[in-house]
Amino acid sequence: MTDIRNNWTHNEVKEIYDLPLLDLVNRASNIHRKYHDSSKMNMNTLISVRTGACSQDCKYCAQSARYNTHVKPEKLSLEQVLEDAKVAKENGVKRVCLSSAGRDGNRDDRFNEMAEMITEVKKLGLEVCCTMGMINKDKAKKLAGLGITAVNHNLDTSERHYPNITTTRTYAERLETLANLQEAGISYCSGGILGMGEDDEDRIEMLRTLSNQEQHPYNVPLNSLVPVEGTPFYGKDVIDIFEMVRAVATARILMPKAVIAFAAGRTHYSKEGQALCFMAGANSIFFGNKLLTVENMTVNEDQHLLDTIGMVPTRYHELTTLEE
Ligand code: SAM
Ligand code: DTB
Repeated sequence: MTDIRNNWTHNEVKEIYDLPLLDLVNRASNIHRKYHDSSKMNMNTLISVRTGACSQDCKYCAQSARYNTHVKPEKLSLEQVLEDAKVAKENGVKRVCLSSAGRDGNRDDRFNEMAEMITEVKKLGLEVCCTMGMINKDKAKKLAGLGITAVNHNLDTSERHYPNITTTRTYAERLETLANLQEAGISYCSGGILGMGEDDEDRIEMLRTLSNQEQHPYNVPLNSLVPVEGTPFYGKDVIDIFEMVRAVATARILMPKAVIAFAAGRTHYSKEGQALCFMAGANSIFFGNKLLTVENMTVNEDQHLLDTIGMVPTRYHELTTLEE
């Protein structure tokens, strides 16, 4: 049977997810090595171009205007964004992700501001992604025209658990944005967060929903919840590294060609734990001392980790997928 499918059933995914952990890692690792150069790490740096003052109530998010967190609303100028992008490039990343807080990326003022930044950052010779909330068909076409590498829009969790995460948008709306991006022929990144009170069935369903998209995500970011003081999810227990490994490995098997990112929350874990996630098929990290509003592994720590395990950053436009 072909490895690349988009008709997974819940039970099929569950069977994979429930394998003894090291068997699961072994299977994922074999798939990973079939489709990717396992010595390569995709490095991506986040630039928060518009931070905070978000009208939504996502219970994990430091940027919601409804919660009293460490975040001060801020908007970067084009010059500041270019400065940050140049530093990222000097650090060896090939891709930056421009993030704008907010529910609706279709607002003309927000969209035009982002479009200009995408165009200018691309001129530096970097691949550019963005995350800016919902995207309609018209804006998806416009983003495609700008030559964007991918647009991020996470499902975050299962459909069933989603109402426990936010009340200001629906799962159907999130799926609609993914459909709009696919229809416009744009690559997209979509994943979620583990550690928001979901159970294994929710994780299985989120991964199944992603892997049953007509076009698989270009990148699947898997975040371990960073509990931020002031948000409703502050105080939640950080999930065990083996739960991350299980999710990464399952995602790798379901979506063999996708780049799988071990996104937020790496600071919770040891370097051995992170390396096990890379063994299980994670081949992307956010590189930079800060994510959007919280601390990341430092650039020095990550350079040391990659050197130690013999992984090297991918270069601009380098293909990570080996087989068609
Ligand atoms: N405004 C955009 C939107 O609505 O799509 C951007 C959303 S946010 C910056 C992008 C993703 O980061 C979220 O969907 C979530 O998966 C992840 N994220 C945000 N805060 C997080 C946290 N505290 N811990 C882990 N992941 C987080
Ligand atoms: C994703 O899935 N994780 C990144 C990126 N896509 C935009 C964001 C992580 C944010 C972590 C919390 C913060 O910095 O506020």
